[in-house]
Amino acid sequence: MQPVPANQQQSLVNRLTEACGGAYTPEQRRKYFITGPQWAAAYAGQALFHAPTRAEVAFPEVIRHYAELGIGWWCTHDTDVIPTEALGKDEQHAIVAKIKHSLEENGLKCSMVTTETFFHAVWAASPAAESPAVREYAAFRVKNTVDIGHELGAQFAVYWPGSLGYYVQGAIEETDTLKWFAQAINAACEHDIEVAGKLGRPTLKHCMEAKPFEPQAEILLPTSDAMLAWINSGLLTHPEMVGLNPEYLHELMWGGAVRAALARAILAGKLWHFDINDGYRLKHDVDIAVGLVNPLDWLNILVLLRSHGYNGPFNLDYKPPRTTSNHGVFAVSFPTAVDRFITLWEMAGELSADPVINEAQEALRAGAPIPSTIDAAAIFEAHKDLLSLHELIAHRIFQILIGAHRGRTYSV
Ligand code: GLT
Ligand code: MN
Ligand code: MN
Repeated sequence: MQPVPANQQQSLVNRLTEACGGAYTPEQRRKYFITGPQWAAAYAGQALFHAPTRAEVAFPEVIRHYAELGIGWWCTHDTDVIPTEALGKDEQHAIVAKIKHSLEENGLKCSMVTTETFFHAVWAASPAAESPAVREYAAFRVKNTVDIGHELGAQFAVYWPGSLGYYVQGAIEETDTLKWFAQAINAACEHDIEVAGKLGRPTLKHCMEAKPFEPQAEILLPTSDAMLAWINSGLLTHPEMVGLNPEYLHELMWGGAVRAALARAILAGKLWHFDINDGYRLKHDVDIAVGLVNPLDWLNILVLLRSHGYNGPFNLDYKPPRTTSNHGVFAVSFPTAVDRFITLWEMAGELSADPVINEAQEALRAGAPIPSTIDAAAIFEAHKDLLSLHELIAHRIFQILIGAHRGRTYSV
């Protein structure tokens, strides 16, 4: 092939994207509670060792692109759209009014708002720092985000306390830090009750997001299970208003089985919001788009969520890779991520209805007739062949994942 001149590259990318087929229409995509973060589309490809490769994208453009693609909801950090110095001031109100206009004009809704408590230098010692002044500022910030959320009609607020931790041991006292952090969330919930009451709106669902590594060396609330323990620790004045926003990769990063982590959240009644992406175990937070690394795991996760009637947002919290151009972000990255999610969700439905899987699972649950309830060897003997169905179920799931249950040939 000849080298491809710069002015022909976008059309090549568009043609090959089209050639992939299997795309859903914007109308089909809008049927799902798929939410698009401002920060995901705006991400310029920078990281600790990486210079940016793309221009940042401002909210009017992100909202317009999401609308065109059929991503029905948008979400944001306070400082993704409002400069830190303008927070709580008139300038904030002017910006929020512009966002509202942009959303309405494009037929989008705001699903969620979140407070940035990790980037600015003021959070060097976290939002639950020893200094009362920092903690008071943190309370202002989360309350202000609640205000923004109500103004934009959001249903959810998310908190990622990634800066809650330390680099050097013994410098902070963990129980104090966790108590102080609870005070910030209490301030948000109490303010929410007041504001929602005045506006006649339901209160927001406040969702905690854990991540095991980064940006601190040691993290005080590293997993969704740690978050559950903290929510139920007695430190919160309104634990019923606080649930979870697990992120797929954050649970995988520590080596967990993500589906099991989600199952524990479901049992606790706290699976309210879900950040969907992909990546690798025991690595940093690579935030790859959903399904590109672990499609089999993803399929199984969606089977679990479908069977438990999960109806919260699926939030596209990933980072288009830095090899993807500004054009590629909306021409390739977002539409393909959404379409992989929908494909996996639909396949999960097919899996749940699959006669082979259903009969195998029913048989396993029926068990075998046993000669004696206290004879371990006899109980095992009675079930021996039934248990082969575990592996058969796994094979059937693989077949559904790759479409082999409908036949597949290449050279045979
Ligand atoms: C940050 C983090 C994400 C969280 C965001 C919510 S902040 O981008 O890496 O996983 O979901 O505040
Ligand atoms: Mn996330
Ligand atoms: Mn992440």
